[in-house]
Amino acid sequence: MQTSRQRDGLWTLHALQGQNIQLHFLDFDVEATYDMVEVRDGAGPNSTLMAVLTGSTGPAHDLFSTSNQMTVWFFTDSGGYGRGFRANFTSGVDLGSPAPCAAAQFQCQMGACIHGNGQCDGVVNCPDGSDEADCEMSSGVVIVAQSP
Ligand SMILES: [Ca+2]
Repeated sequence: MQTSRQRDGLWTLHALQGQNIQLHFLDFDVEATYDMVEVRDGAGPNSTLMAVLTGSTGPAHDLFSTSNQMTVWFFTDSGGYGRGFRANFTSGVDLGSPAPCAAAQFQCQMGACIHGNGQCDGVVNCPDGSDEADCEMSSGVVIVAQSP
């Protein structure tokens, strides 16, 4: 994928049914703020926005669609230029999805596996802290009052 200067572009990427898409930026340099690239999960302007990119830093990670379509939309004004951007995409099955954990394990949001007992035990075990993220508060202050 390559953009020519001062040219907006809309690319809709399609993979086979049942596959998803991995988008990888090789080079990214557009005029900060004025030019931007939107990456959406799915096809069309109402699909979920995954990233808005501008300036000279592309996304920190590759982007993965959840379905078999992804949209890349490049907006530019008429002044100021960057090099543009180059990206490639790969389609496959469950790209970017972490391997599932064993039955007795808890899967952290970022994919790591910890022992199932580690979930909501008050100690952070996942590198991302997700094992303690959605826990009911089980501790609290107990006030005991005694009448004389
Ligand atoms: Ca824990």
